[in-house]
Amino acid sequence: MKQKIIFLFLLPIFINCKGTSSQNQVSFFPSIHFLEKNNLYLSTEEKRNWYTKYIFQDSILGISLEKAYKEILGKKKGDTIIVVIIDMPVKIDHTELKGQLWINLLEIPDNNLDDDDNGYIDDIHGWNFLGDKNKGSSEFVNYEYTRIIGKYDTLYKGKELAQILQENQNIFLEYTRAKEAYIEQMKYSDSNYGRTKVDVFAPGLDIYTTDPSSEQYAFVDGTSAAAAIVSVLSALLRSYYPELSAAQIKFILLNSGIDYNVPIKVGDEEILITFNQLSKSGKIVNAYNALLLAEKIAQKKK
Ligand SMILES: [Ca+2]
Ligand SMILES: [Ca+2]
Repeated sequence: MKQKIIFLFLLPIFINCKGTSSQNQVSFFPSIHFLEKNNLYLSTEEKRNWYTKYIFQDSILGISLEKAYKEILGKKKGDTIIVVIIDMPVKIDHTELKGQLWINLLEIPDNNLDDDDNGYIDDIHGWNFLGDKNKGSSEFVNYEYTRIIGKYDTLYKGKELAQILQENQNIFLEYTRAKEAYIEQMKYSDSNYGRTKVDVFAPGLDIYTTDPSSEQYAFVDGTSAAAAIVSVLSALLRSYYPELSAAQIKFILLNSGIDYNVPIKVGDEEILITFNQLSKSGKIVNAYNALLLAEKIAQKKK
């Protein structure tokens, strides 16, 4: 089977579609709720797969993935797509992921040799660039700025530039910049929005997925979950329409979503803003519409 590789870098795309209000999150308020089922009435299946549902059919604010499979894809066969993930830890031996992970066929596992000569020893499923493959996940602790903070915190915490010896001032400034970067990161750790920084939104709250540290499953929040959903949609489009370019896939994602022209509350802001003002496209991605637009563009190409 023909294989296509797509590289997806995780961008700040996030939406809280479930109406929970907390700092830096986007809450539909209040008009979307006439369409949306109350959380209390969701079945276990709906709670786990809410992001695949269709607002006008299921009263759940998902991306219409189920509808896309049912009504468009049916028995069609797509190409195999390899998605490159650059993000948080994944438990690669989780039962759910068995047989799903890309295998580097040029590398012999566990022989302590770099068989394919790419600079990484025994890189069977990719590489843990942040940590050591023997030490498990490294999470945030290995980010450059947390490394800098960790190194100099006892020396410089709470100090001013004037208190620092001249020969140490460059290091002190580096430490201060790292601290600022860290605070900024924490501020936006779960959410981003804005017409210049965010292209499109996708579900990113209470997403049911594999737990990174056990055989269990967990509900996760944040841009990592939202980006994964956009990645899946990109892969789906590329799988069924391999002739489309990366630019066309992006065009489809941005132009086929649903435009929710509803007032919402953002973080601690007092004033309500309409949802479609919060990103460049103003939309939430939609699988069903994306496949329809992909078909149209693919037909034109012929
Ligand atoms: Ca290698
Ligand atoms: Ca090897």
